[in-house]
Parts: sequence; C-alpha cells; structure tokens
Amino acid sequence: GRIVASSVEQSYIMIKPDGVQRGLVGEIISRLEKKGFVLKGLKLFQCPKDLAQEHYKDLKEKPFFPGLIEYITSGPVVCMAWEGDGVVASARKLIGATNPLQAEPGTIRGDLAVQTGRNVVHGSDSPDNGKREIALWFKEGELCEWESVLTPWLV
Ligand code: 3AN
Repeated sequence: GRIVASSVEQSYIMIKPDGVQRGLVGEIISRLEKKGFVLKGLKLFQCPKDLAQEHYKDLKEKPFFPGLIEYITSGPVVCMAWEGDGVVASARKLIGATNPLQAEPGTIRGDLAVQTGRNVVHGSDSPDNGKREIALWFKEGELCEWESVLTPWLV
C-alpha cells in the first residue's frame, strides 16, 4: 500500500497467531504503550500466503521457511505501526532474543514464550525495514495521523 511518510521513526510490530490464540494481545500492546511509543496503526488480520512470503523473503532459503509461512498464516495476526524516537531498536529490546529460551526475563519473549518457531511477536530490525513493512501490511487510510497528548510528558 501507499503510506504517508512520517519523519518520526516507525516500527512494524506484529503479534503472531500464537500470541493471538494464547490471549496475549492486551499484554503485548500494553508493554509498548507503557514504554511511551505511539500507536499509529492497528488491525486484526488473516494474512494471505503471498504477503507472508514477501514479508519474510530474506529467509526464503532457510529450511524453516515453509513452516514459518504456515505458522504465520495459520490464524489471525495483530498488525501494528508504532512510532517514536528509537522505536525500532527499543521495541527489539522489549521483544527480546529470537530464541525465547535465550531472551532475558522482562522481555516479551523472555516472559511469555519458549520456542523460536512460536515466539509470539515480530518487530522490524531497522528503520528502513520498519517503513517497508508498514507499507507492506497497511493500506492507504489505515494509519491514523494523530498526536498523543502524552508526548510532552514523554519527550
Ligand atoms: P526476529 O524475529 O527475532 O527478527 P529473524 O528475523 O531471524 O528473527 O527470524 C524471523 C522469524 O523466523 C522468527 N521470528 C521466527 O518465527 C522464525 N525463525 C527464525 N529462526 C528460526 C529457526 N531456527 N527455526 C524456526 N523458526 C525460525
């Protein structure tokens, strides 16, 4: 989709099907909200196979790729666009290591998951990929341009 460019850094964060099935949606959103990032886009979405393949195209050659695509398309995901200075790296820290057994306690994966193939949440790994992924998962008009009244208390 075509998305209005924002000058502030944005990250694409997605609660994967296991996170939705396990009832962790509120918990995960809450952690990002409380940190102080601003939610600009949010939807529950059943991901088609071609979109999953495009999103994970860098992992196409990996042996776990077919299983990853099957997992991501197995049920609804929660798509989110989060905004704020340093949001990409900070959200990666809040999410924790890819392998949940290596993720620090206090992180989402460290507290809530055990298996790499069921690690409940995705977060963009660079600001450029944040932009790319938000444009991939959201259509024009699905993001809200709004200013949080909390911003003066946060930054
Ligand atoms: P991250 O999600 O922490 O950025 P990536 O980009 O290396 O990690 O991997 C993307 C996704 O691919 C992971 N979230 C996980 O669902 C899956 N994945 C990565 N490595 C493995 C693996 N060894 N076995 C199964 N799934 C994997």
